[in-house]
Amino acid sequence: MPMVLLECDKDIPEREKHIYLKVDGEDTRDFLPVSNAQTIPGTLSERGCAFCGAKLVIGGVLKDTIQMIHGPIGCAYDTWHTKRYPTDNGHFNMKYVWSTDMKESHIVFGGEKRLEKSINEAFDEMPEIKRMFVYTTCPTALIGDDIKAVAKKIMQERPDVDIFTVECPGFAGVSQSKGHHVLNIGWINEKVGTLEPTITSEYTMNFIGDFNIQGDTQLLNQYWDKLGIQVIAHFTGNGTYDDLRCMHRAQLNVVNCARSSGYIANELKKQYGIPRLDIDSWGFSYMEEAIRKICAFFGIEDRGEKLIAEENAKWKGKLDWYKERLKGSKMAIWTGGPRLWHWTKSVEDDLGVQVVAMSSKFGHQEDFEKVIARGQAGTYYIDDGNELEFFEIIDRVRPDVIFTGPRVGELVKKLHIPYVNGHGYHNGPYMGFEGFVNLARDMYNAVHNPLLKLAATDIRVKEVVAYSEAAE
Ligand code: CFM
Repeated sequence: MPMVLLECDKDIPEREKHIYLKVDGEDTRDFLPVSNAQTIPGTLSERGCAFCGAKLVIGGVLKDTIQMIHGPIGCAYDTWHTKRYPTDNGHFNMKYVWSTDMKESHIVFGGEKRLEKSINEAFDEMPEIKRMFVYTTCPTALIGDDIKAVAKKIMQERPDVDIFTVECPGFAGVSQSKGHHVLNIGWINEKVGTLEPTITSEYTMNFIGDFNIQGDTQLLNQYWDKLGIQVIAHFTGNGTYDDLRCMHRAQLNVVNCARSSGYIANELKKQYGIPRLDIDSWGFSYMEEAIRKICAFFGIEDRGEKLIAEENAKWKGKLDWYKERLKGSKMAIWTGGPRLWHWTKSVEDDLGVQVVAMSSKFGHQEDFEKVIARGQAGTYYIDDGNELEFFEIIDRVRPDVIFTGPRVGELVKKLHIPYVNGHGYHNGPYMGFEGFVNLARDMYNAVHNPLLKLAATDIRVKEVVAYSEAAE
């Protein structure tokens, strides 16, 4: 029976439907874990809220846009500075945080006046910034503040500014995934098509679902520049508000993170007839395949082959050095969802690493279909995993390294298992050829660092082992 009831879940047996162990010879279609469903009471979820999915993941990445959060200060503070998405204009998006700082009296008497004042204050304070996202949060949605009306009034009073409203309070869905969806659909319906781009190349595309984590977008941009492809809009890594209004003019939508941003690609296809091409940007084999697919679309295959050859000449030797030292290592991936299916086969093919357990916070059925198809037998696939389950799974699969966030990462460190930041990266970027060498290096440093083994030595009963011995 491939669905697994863990010992720690015996009091919440519904969790069995969310944990799958792939077995050779099974028809995996019969055993997809339940996902994108409400967290079961009694399980301590690692998920984020729907507001967070809109603000922290997508909107907050933009480099020229004020992110006004209409709610108590915590909603703003807790979605600020927890993700690493630099920009080429001095990281405006990460330097500041904006909030209407709602207090009890504003909840009682309504917060629209306060929102209006805060928006005006923010624009006055930063006269060079003319673009803004405004978000509702649980309390301001519950009291019914009309943020659209406030935004409209201010746009009439200040004709040089443009404001986009996101009505996705934390409770709007079962996880951050809902926030991605609401923002995608709101943007295409309200803002795409309201501005025309300057076209500079005969080949144009939008790059969708990449958030410039530690410079991913900027690294991949070197490739598109070399291929002579103009990226009209980056959704949303290192992106600008106005570029995103021009998405309707691209010839092709290239999608990396299908989970967070597939919705807008589908709508661009439906409303403007722009084809969607899904790629994986992590790993040598996948990046080569991505470049080949994009170049085939534009009929510039020769340029693609040249780029692939150049990048391999530069980076393949380094990758192989790490592969030699990493092959046979066991890895767990506990992130949002897509990185499970982006990574499981790329680390296997390019680094000889076996992924033994994967947990997704908010992946949908299609994410599990992809990850189970690409993953190995003997691997655990978990939806919305919790701390106790992680401990039990670790006991079963004994990974050498875990790719996860700092919150869970700090926890596993106490078990003397190294972690690499699978969300914000340790020392990224990780996409593309150079990026995957960075990922391999961080994994190597984690797996072979003797520190955690030294820390595991109980010096009351055993002398501290020599450095070389500990590294064994
Ligand atoms: Fe897409 Fe992302 Fe991810 Fe995501 Fe995320 Fe993320 Fe993630 Mo953290 S957009 S779904 S909501 S690839 S923040 S940059 S790493 S959980 S797997």
